Order: sequence, then C-alpha cells, then structure tokens
Amino acid sequence: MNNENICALSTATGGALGIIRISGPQSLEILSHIFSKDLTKAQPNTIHYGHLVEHDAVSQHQPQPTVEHDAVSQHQNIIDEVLVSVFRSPHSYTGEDSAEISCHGSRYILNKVLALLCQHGCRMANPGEFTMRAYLNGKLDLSQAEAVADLIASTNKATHDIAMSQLRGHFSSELGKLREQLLKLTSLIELELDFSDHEDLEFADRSELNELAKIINNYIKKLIQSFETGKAIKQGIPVAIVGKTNVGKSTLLNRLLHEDRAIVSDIHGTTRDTIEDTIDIQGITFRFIDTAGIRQTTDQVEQIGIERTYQAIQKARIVIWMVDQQPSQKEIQEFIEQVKDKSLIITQNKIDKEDGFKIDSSLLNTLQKYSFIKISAKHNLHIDQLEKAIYQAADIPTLTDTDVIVTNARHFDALQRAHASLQRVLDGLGTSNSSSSISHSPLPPDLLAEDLRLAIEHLSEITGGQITPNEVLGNIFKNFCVGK
Ligand SMILES: Nc1nc2c(ncn2[C@@H]2O[C@H](COP(=O)(O)OP(=O)(O)O)[C@@H](O)[C@H]2O)c(=O)[nH]1
Ligand SMILES: [Mg+2]
Repeated sequence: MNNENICALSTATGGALGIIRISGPQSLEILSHIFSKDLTKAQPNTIHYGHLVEHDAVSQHQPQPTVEHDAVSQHQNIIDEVLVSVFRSPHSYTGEDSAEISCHGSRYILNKVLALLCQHGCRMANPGEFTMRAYLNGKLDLSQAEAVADLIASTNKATHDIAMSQLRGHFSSELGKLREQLLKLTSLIELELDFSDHEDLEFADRSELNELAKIINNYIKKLIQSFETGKAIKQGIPVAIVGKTNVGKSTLLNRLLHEDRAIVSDIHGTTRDTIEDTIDIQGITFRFIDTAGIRQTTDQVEQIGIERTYQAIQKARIVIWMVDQQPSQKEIQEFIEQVKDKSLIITQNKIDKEDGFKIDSSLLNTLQKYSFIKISAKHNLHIDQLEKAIYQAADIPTLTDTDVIVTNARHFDALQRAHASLQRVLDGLGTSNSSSSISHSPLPPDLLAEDLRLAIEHLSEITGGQITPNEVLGNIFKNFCVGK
C-alpha cells in the first residue's frame, strides 16, 4: 500500500492560505512535474520558493529546472506562487518522502493543484491516511496516532493537555511499564511450568505473585476509573439547571453564557424544552442544560418538557437546584433523594429583591451540607462564586504531566478486558480477596500463564504493538479529517 503516493488538502477551506500535503516514495518526483524547481534532489527539511505550473500541451520547449533555478517558460500556465517544504524519509511525519505546499487559499488553485498531482501519479488520501502511514512506519504508536485526532479536536486547556500528554507518549510509557511487570509475572509462573516435574523444586512464592498481580490490577483499575472523568472532559461536563417555574433558571443560563440564549419571562412555563449550550470555566467545558420548570400542569407540551427535565437530571453530573422561595424540609428531602448520585449545588436566586426570603436556621443547616450559593442571576450578583462552585463540583483532578486520563472508548474497552483477565489470575492464585467472597481453588500454572498472556495482549491492543487487524485500523482512522 505504501508504494502509492497520496495527496490531500490539510487545511480548512476559506483561509488565506491552503496547505496541500503529499507523501510517498515518488512524491517529490511527482511534485517536480508541476513545480518550477527540481525537488528530487532537494535536501531534507528545506523550504523552496517557486511556481506551480501547468505545462502547455502543444509546447515542445520544456524548461530545465534545477533545485535552485526557478524555471518558468512562456509555455507554462502559472497556477500559484508557493513555498514547498520538503521532508525526507525517514525523518518526516509519515516516515516517507513528503512535502507540504503552501498555496494561496483559493478553492480554484487548491483543486487545480490536487487534480494535477493526481494526473502525475498521486491519489487522494483517505481520512487519517498520513497518520496511519506514520503509525505503520513506526513513527507513532496507535494511542499516539489517536492523540493526534484528539489534539486537532481539542477546544480547551484540559482536552489539549490530555491529548498532548498522550501524543508525547506518557500513556504509552505507562502501558509499557505495566507490560513489563506482567511479563515478569508470566516468567515467574512459566519458570514453575518448566520445572514442574522436579517435585523437590520450590515453586514461585504465591503470595509474592499475588502481590505483584494486585499492584498491576489496581493500576489498571485506576486507569479504567479515569475514563469517567476523561469522557466528561472530552464531551463537556453536563450541568442541569432545575427548579420550579419562574425562579430564574433561564436568566442564569443566559448570564453564564453571556448571551440571550433562552427566553426569559415572568410567565410561568415559558421554557418548555431543554436548552443546551457550553461554556468553559477554568479550562474545562461545561454543558449547561436549562430545563422546563417543575410544576403540576395540564399543558401537554409542558408535561413533555418536565419529563425531559427529569431526563436531564439523570444525564447530568452536576445539578443546580434553583429556588426563589424557602423550600420546605419535605421538598428538600424529595429533591435530594432524586439527585443522590450527583453533585448538587443549591442556589437561592433573586437576592436583590427587598422581599427576598430568609432561610430558617434549621433548614440552613441542611442546605449547607451542600454547596449553597446566594445569587441574583438578573443583576449578576455572586455569579463568580457560582462558577467556582460548579468547577469544584466537577471534581476534576488537576492534571500534571505524568497523570494519565483515559478518554478513548477503545482504550477503556481494552483495559477492562485486561482487568478481567488479571482478575482471573488473582482468583486463580487462590489468595485473592476480590470483591466476590467466593474462594477459588488455585489454578494450575499453565492456565494462569494463559490469562496473563491475554492481559498482556489486551494492553498491547492500545498501542498496537502487535499486528492490529485492518478492520480496527480502519475504524480508528476513518474518524480523522482528510489531510491528517
Ligand atoms: N428580581 C429578580 N428577578 C429575577 C432574577 N432572575 C430572574 N428574575 C426574573 O424572574 C422571572 C423568571 O425568570 P426566568 O429566567 O424566565 O425563570 P425560569 O422560568 O426559571 O426560567 C423573569 O421575569 C426574570 O426577569 C433576579 O436575580 N432578581
Ligand atoms: Mg425558563
């Protein structure tokens, strides 16, 4: 496959410049057919100024360009004045000879250049094909290749930090360490296998094996658990704003978004559907969901809206419960019951009003077990405190360079399978104190070794260390943009 030369537009259309990428063993030769200089002898990592040209079919007088000489004849149609960056195998992104042509961003120019490159022997690249080649040529492992897509898609500091850390190989190196430990464990067990007919030989210390397996499994468990946070960071943390009608939920949404997104009115039941939008607080994306107010109603549309409010609560990680009157002890209990697995922030709105309510001290005690903030959405009072509370409620660990957070469902899946295999090893060692209280009889070493081998295989799937099926590769790279 890598004998083919590929090209693609790597930038979004509509900008002042457009970058066309070309890669493959003959890429520089092909490019030289339409460039005013001969790039076949160009040094690696050099930039060349020149003209992209189309030869006049009737002309017999072709100019003789060199790498220095910009040879354009009157028989050539100049398409654009460009800069070409030349990269040489293996020191290029793809690992192959390749070039990037910085053209002007005209759609006509870019299409023309791509068409000419294809005429001279290139084909259009598939989505992610440059990165797939980088992977196949050993420039990146699979998880790093996936990080490239995440990096391009990153919209805030948190998603950027995670993608960058993964791209730089922190996740890969953590997995490498786990693999090494698992190999050590396997070799201890296999040693036992090799000498199993020497009855007088002392077998590997089971409790030591157990200890090692447990440490590895706990680390894998930690990685699995980080996916919850990883997913939230990647997709935005869902925050539902709920409460009775007219307490000021839509006003708060608009305030947080700094725009008039939801209709605000003093008519009860104005918001009849859920409205969603995102904002970043301290580098984390939050997805705010403004909901229909909860009240008894005969209006069918409003009822559907209220039903959606309950769904929004289910999907949310953080629930802002807004009140503008003192809730009763019973209301509080009912609400808390409903959101028990969520982070709850209780906000008292409309504190600007002179007839604003005071909360009984007995209730205050209950409320203050939660994050309790007094605001005025309309008059922008204490919104900064609320934002701080929202950020804290998200409970995002501060990411350091070495922290690994799993954000990719494929990795999550592989880790879970590795965890299951290793759990069987622990159970099979017979000294497991796993969550199940059933005691397992010790497994023979060959079965233990088999499960260990599986655990190693599952971990290797993440970085693609072993032969990765084409189907898996296809699935990973099809979500890339073309030109990457
Ligand atoms: N005085 C005062 N009025 C507010 C405040 N926040 C919202 N309101 C008013 O309360 C009414 C209902 O607001 P809205 O956001 O539509 O409430 P929702 O039904 O909970 O979405 C509107 O007339 C708002 O202007 C506030 O902080 N102070
Ligand atoms: Mg509303």
